[in-house]
Amino acid sequence: MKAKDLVEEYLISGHGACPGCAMPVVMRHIYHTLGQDTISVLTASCLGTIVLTYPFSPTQIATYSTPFASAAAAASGIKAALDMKGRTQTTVVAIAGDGGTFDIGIQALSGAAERNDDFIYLCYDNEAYMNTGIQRSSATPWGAWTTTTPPASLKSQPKKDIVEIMAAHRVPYAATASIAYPEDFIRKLQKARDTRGFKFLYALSPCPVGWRFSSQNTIRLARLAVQSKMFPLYEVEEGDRYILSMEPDGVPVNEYLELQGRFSFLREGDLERIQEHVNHEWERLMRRIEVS
Ligand SMILES: Cc1ncc(C[n+]2csc(CCOP(=O)(O)OP(=O)(O)O)c2C)c(N)n1
Ligand SMILES: [Mg+2]
Repeated sequence: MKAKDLVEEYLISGHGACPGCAMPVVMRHIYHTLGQDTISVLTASCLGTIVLTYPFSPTQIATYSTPFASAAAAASGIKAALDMKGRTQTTVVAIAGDGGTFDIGIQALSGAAERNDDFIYLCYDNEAYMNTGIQRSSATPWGAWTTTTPPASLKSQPKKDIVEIMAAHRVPYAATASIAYPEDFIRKLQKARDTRGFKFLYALSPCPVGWRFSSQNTIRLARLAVQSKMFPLYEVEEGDRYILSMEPDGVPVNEYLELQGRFSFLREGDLERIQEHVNHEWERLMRRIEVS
């Protein structure tokens, strides 16, 4: 990566994200990697509330606001219109939160992936409906507190495996990414931009307010998620070539969980249960990587 690649910033200061929010970092990587000739499609979310604030938007990237259920469908339509006009070099990227992706937007997402429409879909995952007050989504991890999974009934389902769902569509490219590893993140964005067809990128987005952690720990938590194997970094090409991006240290999950107040209501045995689940999922991923 050359210094000149990082010069243009398209998400500028003055946006209204909370201190320590990871999402603006995700957005900066997306925008300065894809560049000015990009149209982004955004849904309601914390992202929507900071970028879709016409006429005070903190970005100069052309942006289209769409209802929750239709981000992927809107991106398909914009890409088709650009093709009709001969603007085939313009990159189209749909960006949505976990609620907008795992839950509400999944049918449009599945449809676009099945048609292999030529755009990037990026999900930033803060593991709940944060903008409306920390309600659980199907991306919320097992055992987490949210306002709809209070201490007496913590989230009792595991997180939905969205990358596997996308890989099952046999899309040309799917990958996980982390703000703690920016070179890897930018490389994956470039690869997505340069690959024809449907691309799915998935970034964990630590949220100090919803996860109950101190705002200086955002990057630390993003790194611990990867190093504890809770959020492995990998790519999937054509739905069946799995590539590990980096070998994690395998730090105990507790080092990641104990920094977050949302896991402070775990009961005896819960920590072991979470560690076992992480180990199980890791072994499952390793088997896929070995046969690729
Ligand atoms: C159709 C519709 N239903 C509900 C809402 C209310 N709403 C706005 S933002 C939001 C939460 C979105 O969660 P997520 O996609 O995870 O993004 P986050 O806020 O966590 O960044 C909800 C439910 C809406 N704007 N439109
Ligand atoms: Mg969310």
